[in-house]
Amino acid sequence: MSSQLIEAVLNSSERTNLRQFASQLRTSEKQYLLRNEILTVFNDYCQTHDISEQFIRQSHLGKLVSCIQEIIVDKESLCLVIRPRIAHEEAYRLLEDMTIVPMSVSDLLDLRDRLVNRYHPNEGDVFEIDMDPFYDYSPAIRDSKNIGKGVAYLNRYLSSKLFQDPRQWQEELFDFLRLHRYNGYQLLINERIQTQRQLSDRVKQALTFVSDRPKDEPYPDFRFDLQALGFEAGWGNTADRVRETLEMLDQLIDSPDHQVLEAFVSRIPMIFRVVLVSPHGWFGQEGVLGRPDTGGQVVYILDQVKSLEQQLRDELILAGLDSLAVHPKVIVLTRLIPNADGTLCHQRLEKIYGTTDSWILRVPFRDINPTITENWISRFEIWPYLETFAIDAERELRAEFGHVPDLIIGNYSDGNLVAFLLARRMKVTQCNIAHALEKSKYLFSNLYWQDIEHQYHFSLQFTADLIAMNAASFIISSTYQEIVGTPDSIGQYESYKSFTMPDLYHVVSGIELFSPKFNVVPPGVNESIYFPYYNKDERLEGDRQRLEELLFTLEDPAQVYGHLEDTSKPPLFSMARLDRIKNLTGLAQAYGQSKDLQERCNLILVAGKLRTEDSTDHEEISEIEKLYQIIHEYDLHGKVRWLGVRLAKTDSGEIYRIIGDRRGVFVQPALFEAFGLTILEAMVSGLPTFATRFGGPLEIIQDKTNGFYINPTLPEEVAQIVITFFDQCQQDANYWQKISQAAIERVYSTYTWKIHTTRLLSLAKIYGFWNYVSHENREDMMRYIESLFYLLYKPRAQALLEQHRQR
Ligand code: UDP
Ligand code: LCN
Repeated sequence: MSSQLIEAVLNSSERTNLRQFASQLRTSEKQYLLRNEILTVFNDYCQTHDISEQFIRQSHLGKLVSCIQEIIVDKESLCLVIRPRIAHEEAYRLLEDMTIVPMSVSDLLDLRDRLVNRYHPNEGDVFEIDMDPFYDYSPAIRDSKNIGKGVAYLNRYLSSKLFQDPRQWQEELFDFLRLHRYNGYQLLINERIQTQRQLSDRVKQALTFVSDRPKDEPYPDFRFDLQALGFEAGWGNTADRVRETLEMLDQLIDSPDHQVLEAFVSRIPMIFRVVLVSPHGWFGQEGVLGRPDTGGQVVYILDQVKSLEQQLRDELILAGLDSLAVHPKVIVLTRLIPNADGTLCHQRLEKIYGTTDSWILRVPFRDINPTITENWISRFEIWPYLETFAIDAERELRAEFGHVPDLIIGNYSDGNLVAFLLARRMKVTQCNIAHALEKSKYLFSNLYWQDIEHQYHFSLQFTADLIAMNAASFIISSTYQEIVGTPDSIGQYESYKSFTMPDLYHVVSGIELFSPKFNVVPPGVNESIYFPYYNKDERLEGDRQRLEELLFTLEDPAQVYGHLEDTSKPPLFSMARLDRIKNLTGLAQAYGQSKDLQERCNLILVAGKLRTEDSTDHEEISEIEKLYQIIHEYDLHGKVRWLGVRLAKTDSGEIYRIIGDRRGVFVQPALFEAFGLTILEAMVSGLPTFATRFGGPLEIIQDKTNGFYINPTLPEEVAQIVITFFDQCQQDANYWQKISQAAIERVYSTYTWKIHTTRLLSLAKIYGFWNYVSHENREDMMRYIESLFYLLYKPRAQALLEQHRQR
């Protein structure tokens, strides 16, 4: 507890140090100090008072300062926001006489409002959003280390509760098994089994029956015998597989155990039709990546679909259902863009390559103002169209599937909101994938929301996030820190725990971080496109030559800016959308400022477009201008190539490998990166990778073992880290290879789509199962969430729609 730490400071000689530090803070120009600034003031304080390093590290005060996230200087007192450990926040007011008073969340939010002159107590309180009471009924994880392992926890907790009453448990299990159908065809058990007692007897009879048969006898050969006993298809594809599944059931009836339960539920054929919702951006298979709003999410979903369909098919085969013409179908639901700019985004249906029955289904936004709705719409402006999109999409999904789907997965804030609306209407399990929560990307995006609302509309986005993340049956995150951050920095979901939207609402509890709904399931890379540079047999010589020319020598002002004087230098490569947060301009700046770095390598960027007049995205336009300005300011001519091209996936794979052939490196300089698929791609290709320490890369890379961390806000340090690497390569001929090989191994061991989809499906089944058997009553929460949607979100969305109508 931080109160104990504060007490320890106050009751010791360090009290004087705290007093001095506090007065230094009061005289600092800033009223609102964040972590880095607090540490800087503290270091200054220590220096001016000749205080040793050891004190900074070992004193109570040093420890206290290291966990202060925020200090607000409020007249004579200081408000300290302390994060003593992951996912815990406490606030205290330190008065001038050195007394310390705890602050409630509401007090803290009021103070923050006051700081930005948005506190009007005479006009009454602001609306408070509090999700906490709705999580009372559900179990909460106790140890923050277990956050993100929700399903294991849920299983253990709920099973132990359920198994206490064997009779009730057997009834629940029996009812659950009777539920399953495919296109009206009964699966698992039929009406010949009428009670749970009968089920228990018949399982034993069926077990004797299948155990006597050859292990690999196909299910269709004994299907009718099992049917006579009351068992339909779905138990297995061979006599042995049926025996295994029935044995699990037998054990669950007589002596249940949570591990057997998890294995058993994962085998139940209950998912055949899946919808992945991803409305914004350009969702297509060609010519879309690198456009505004169109990056990793598209790559993630397309790879996920292929793997998901395969996994569903494998599971249905193992369940013995393929002989009954049961097959999986996956639909990616996105928006149809009539003016598709040479892409297929105007096509209603598009088959997904490499799949049997997976499709992109595009549903148009209703035509409000054709100059807007017929074109690409920025993800920040998309909010007014989503409710009607969900209504229209429901009709189309029902038609395509001939049924309701079994699982709806939302992607990003807009897709998650649509997933919520669809899941609510169709009573289906809802899974959320955030990809990136905008709130933590833009500093103070909530506190100053009103100033940037015209551009970003965060009041809609953050409300949509709160709605969807609370409504979801379960949430998948790519990293642990996406949920609750690191000891030093708060997580993306954690930033929704409490915050103020001055004049609009206060969130006193926006999400339960200890809820078992959170599960870390990282993505993978497409291993047939991205593989190590040394796998020469899998590479095409023609592609290599064409792309080498594009990267290093081609002179075509439509595609490339800049030429290289010395192509023998290793390339420092980066590829990203030209979004401000991606900070490619920051990388160019770091390169521009360092002559030493320029001596050692060339800079090659694959990024968006070359001309501002080709873009309608305000961030892209300003980044293009900035990049030209940096190249001119530092006179980088002859050292930099900027490719404004849209690469086919296979080409981007080969490009990483060409960089590898030349012992180059990959740098990812984002100011914040939620996960970072380019990092996986570069690493699996064998590129030593230098990636931002802000966000997911911190979890992907292990510093100096299989890559390097950089702090993109310190350009000189970034340059120095890369220079040191190249120098080390000079001294040790194997160094490049060592890091390269470790990077490849890191990806193969931890980030594969097979691991991802096996886990995803198992989660979907288990959450579906628990929602059914625990009769968990979430209706109170869902009603509250609906009121946020109708009373808060919808009027604001309509106001934005009116603005669009006028444009
Ligand atoms: N990408 C691309 N061309 C570009 C920029 C990006 O093909 O000009 C691809 C890149 O290979 C990666 C994805 O887009 O697969 C970007 O994903 P990441 O997670 O790194 O970032 P995001 O764009 O989603 O923020
Ligand atoms: C969005 C992002 O910003 C990236 O960090 C992720 O890698 C991508 O989505 C895929 O989840």
